Amino acid sequence: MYTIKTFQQLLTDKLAKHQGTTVEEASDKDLYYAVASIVKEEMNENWLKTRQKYKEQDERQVYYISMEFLIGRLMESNLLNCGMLDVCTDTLKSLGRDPEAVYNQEHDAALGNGGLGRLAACFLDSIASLRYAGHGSGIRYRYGLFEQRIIHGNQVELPDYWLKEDYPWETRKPEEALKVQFGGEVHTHRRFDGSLEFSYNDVDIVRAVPYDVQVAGYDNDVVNTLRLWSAELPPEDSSILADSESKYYHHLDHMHSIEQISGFLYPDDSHYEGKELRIKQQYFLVSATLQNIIREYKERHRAPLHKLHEKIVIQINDTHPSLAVPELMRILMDDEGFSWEEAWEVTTQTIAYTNHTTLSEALEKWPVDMIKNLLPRVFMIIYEINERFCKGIWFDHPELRDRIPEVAVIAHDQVHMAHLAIVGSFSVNGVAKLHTEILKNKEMKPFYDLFPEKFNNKTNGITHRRWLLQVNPKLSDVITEAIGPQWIKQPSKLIGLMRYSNDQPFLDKISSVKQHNKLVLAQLIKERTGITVNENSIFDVQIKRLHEYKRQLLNIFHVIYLYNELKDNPALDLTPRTFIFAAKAAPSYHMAKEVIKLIHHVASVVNNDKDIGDKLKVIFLENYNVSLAEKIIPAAELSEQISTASKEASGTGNMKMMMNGAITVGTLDGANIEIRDLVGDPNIFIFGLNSEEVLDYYAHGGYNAKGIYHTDERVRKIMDQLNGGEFGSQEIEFKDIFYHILYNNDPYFVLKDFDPYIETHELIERSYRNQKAWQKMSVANIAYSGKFSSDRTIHEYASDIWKLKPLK
Ligand code: 7GP
Repeated sequence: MYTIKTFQQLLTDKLAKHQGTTVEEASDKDLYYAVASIVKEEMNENWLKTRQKYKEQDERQVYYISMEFLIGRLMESNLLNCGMLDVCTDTLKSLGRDPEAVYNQEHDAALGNGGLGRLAACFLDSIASLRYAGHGSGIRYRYGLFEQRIIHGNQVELPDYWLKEDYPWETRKPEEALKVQFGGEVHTHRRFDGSLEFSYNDVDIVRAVPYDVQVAGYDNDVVNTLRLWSAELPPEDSSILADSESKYYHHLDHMHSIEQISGFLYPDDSHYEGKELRIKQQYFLVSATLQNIIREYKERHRAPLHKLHEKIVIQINDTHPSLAVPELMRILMDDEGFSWEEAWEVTTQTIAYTNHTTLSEALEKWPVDMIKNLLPRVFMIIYEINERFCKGIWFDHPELRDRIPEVAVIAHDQVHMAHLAIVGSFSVNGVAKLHTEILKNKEMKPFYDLFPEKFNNKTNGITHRRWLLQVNPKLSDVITEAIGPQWIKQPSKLIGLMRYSNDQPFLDKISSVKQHNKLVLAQLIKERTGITVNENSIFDVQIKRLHEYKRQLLNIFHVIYLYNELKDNPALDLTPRTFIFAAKAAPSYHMAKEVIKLIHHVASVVNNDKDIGDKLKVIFLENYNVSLAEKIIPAAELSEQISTASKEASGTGNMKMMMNGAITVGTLDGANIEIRDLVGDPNIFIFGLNSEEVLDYYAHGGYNAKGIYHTDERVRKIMDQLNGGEFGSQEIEFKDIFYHILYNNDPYFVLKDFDPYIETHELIERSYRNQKAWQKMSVANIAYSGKFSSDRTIHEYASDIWKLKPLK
């Protein structure tokens, strides 16, 4: 355990030895690197020990393969988990330095888009904190998710070159590099025993170099690994002599195309782009990971490879890594000499698949020709998987024969990755109760009929260490003072706070922490936007990717409605509100970008209207990312979770804000339902159509959006304002939104849910006026949020799917 004194000494030595500087002279960046190096050294010994233990104990291990790990900054969470956050912060202060400024030097590792990527990061934290043997495997993209700038209300994307400065948390391991093969020709030979043997010619070889990032458990000496793969030219290729100019250029091109494989993260969330480079990325990740798993298995375990599934389980994060199925088959058959049957047995008992969305635009389907050219041998295997699967249904399930085209792995010259993932795995899980039910009864029904035993639910969670303990230390202290520190290791203990829900001094403390956090956020808003917000207004927050189904549009309609009301009746008694938005739109997503533009134009009208004053403010914070979320969430009072019911698989921002005492206003969608079931109707604001109603409308061609436009004056006024250019500089500004709603029949039910949404906000407004009642609601939300710790989720994965025991 360090004291301020010993930590100071350590820091001084570090600065002198590594940067040749003193505390007084050091820049914030120098201090950042010095502290990072202290923490990394602290973790090294346990890293080694953890690996040795895994070897000695010969226990089962999980590999979590994901195209995204949205880890954000690591300094504070590593300090926290190593028990050094407080002492480091205090030391920096004692030296007259601003800890925040030092921690802010870290560039977010934005190796993910949104929910799916952040979930993977929370899972790694929980796996290590619960002492499970689990490893992450992903791609070390040179460019993370784009940086967002807003120019005249328009989103502009800038490349996120996050590696331009040294990244202190990674260790390059060139000696563990592997080779991944693309293209070429497959040759078939018959062995003496009549079985077939496959060899490949003329393949392109890509070198996969691992960069390891330590994942420290909380206060337990476990340090696991997140292995990120980087694509490089094989060293033997770089020594090829170019004896002509054209050969030289060809060589450079080749090198460039290889490095592109880990070049950038595709910026689409819940939407897939059928680009060849993307499938290259997927295969690169899967092939390197599986070769690595098999190499480690051979080093670590004494059993033969036929028992791989007894020691190893592979969880694939959505279908992006579903080539793991044919790739594991290929390695076992072609490299290890397994028969098809033996390889299939092992593969389908090793791989488990998590689904994160039912949106059809997110379902990956790759053209057969693309896969055939790029991965000829893998394609042969997919073809055979499909043949055997379809034949199996034909003979064993004659009642399902006419559904074969619906479930086939290859249909209409496309490979359906979700079908491949379901057929090739032993577990298929959704991420919230409703989502799993929709998978079973609708989206994946024929598969559920075939393999009911594979389907299971694992409701998402978030790491309460980062999302409460780290980001909201003041609230954490108030909690610990009331119920003791056990909640940190057992978050379900937060329920003990319910004992204080009538304790006025306690409620006062909770509310003064919120007030403090609001002030801090108000300051950040002032710095970043120049706008002064009223710190006594309701902080009404919607932060998430911009997507039509998430309905930021409904939220901004509410703003416009309030604005219109105030203009009509300036004396209206309204509790002031600050609407806080942050969201990135996929660069090619036109409607999403239109909504960002609308929010900005409404903001500029509302924020600059003297009649409105500080009764309403609309804030859009640029470049939403993990570290910005960490600053907004502790100050949120109202959490907007207003997706079109049935569309949001789970949501995790809802859990983060609840845990920080915000009240949810939401639809009965995703995990909102489970939040409601816990806190009860009095502690949440539910409105709008439910999923059954929405699905029913879809089945009958939708509802009548024009009808609402014609009958609801408030709606017509807003729509006409958009169409008439009231919120734009030119007349045409928001016609796309107008026409989309009226002539595409409002597929996300914005107009349909408008009235209940407004009504619910009126109720919210009245509830907020009774501060004591509001604080009680807030406490109930914090108290029940323990269930949404990812520790609970990981316990469930570990006991039901992975069959892991914690490390002794
Ligand atoms: C998201 C879901 O939209 C969100 O509801 C869920 O909480 C989160 O995954 C974690 O499970 N999906 C994605 O981020 C995504 O890209 C497409 O899904 C595959």
